[in-house]
Amino acid sequence: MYFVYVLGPAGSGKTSLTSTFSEWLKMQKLSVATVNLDPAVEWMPYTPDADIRDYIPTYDVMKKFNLGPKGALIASVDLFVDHIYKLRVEVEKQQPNYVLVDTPGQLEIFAFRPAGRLLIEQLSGDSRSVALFLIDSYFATKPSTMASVIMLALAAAFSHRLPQINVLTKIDMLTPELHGRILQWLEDPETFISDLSEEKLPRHYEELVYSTPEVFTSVLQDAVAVSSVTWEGMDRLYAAIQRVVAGGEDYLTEEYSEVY
Ligand SMILES: Nc1nc2c(ncn2[C@@H]2O[C@H](COP(=O)(O)OP(=O)(O)OP(=O)(O)O)[C@@H](O)[C@H]2O)c(=O)[nH]1
Ligand SMILES: [Mg+2]
Repeated sequence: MYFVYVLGPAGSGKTSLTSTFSEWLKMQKLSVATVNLDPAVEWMPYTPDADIRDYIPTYDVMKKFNLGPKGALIASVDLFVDHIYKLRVEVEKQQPNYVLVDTPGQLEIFAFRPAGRLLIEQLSGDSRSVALFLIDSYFATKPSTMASVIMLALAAAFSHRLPQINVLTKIDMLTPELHGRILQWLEDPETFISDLSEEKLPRHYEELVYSTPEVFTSVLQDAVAVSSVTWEGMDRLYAAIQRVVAGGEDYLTEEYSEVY
């Protein structure tokens, strides 16, 4: 049983990818359980097998602690840390090959707050786990915007401390030119640094980029580009996950080798 945590800024495509990728895995004859950790989501394109909303009434948290909707969401997740084992029990009953965990758009939960790591530790137990950090390809229209999101991706990885695969989403929405440019960044991350240098950055930031280019290239290296609409890149995403959790073995091959 492998855990895949789908993280990313609000609207980056977490729920859509959880839905599409779970369908894709099922088509490969692999079993999947989906977990929703977003207490505020109202509509989802899939029916989760375990759901934080069954345990935490965010509206009551809002009232009880006199919080606004965003603060209440963060408080709900903090409070839920003590109950996460219940989701683990629900998931274990199903014994799936993969557990896909859809997370809230409040990225600070996983990027800055200890609750994110605690949730992961409690839910994963000793199962191998990987985080996907989703980056909306829209941000790639400007290299400096992309640079900001890259730093956010690093902030999340520093906080949750799982191996992280960075995923560029919604690539079906790109012009052919931008699509080509992004694929080039992923193939040769140095080209991102040269595209970034063509943008006029304040001197201090320019020096920062040139003194630490690996900060940026490390996030693009081995990143995967996907679309949850056309399903482009699902096979590459699967291969990237397998490289992390099983050293590149196919799930079924690995199970077989563990038995014999
Ligand atoms: N064209 C296109 N649209 C997408 C894709 N993935 C997501 N979207 C759209 O982007 C919007 C946000 O997608 P969600 O999957 O809800 O994103 P999210 O990260 O779960 O959002 P929050 O949970 O609110 O943070 C929706 O309108 C989706 O239909 C994609 O691959 N291609
Ligand atoms: Mg969502």
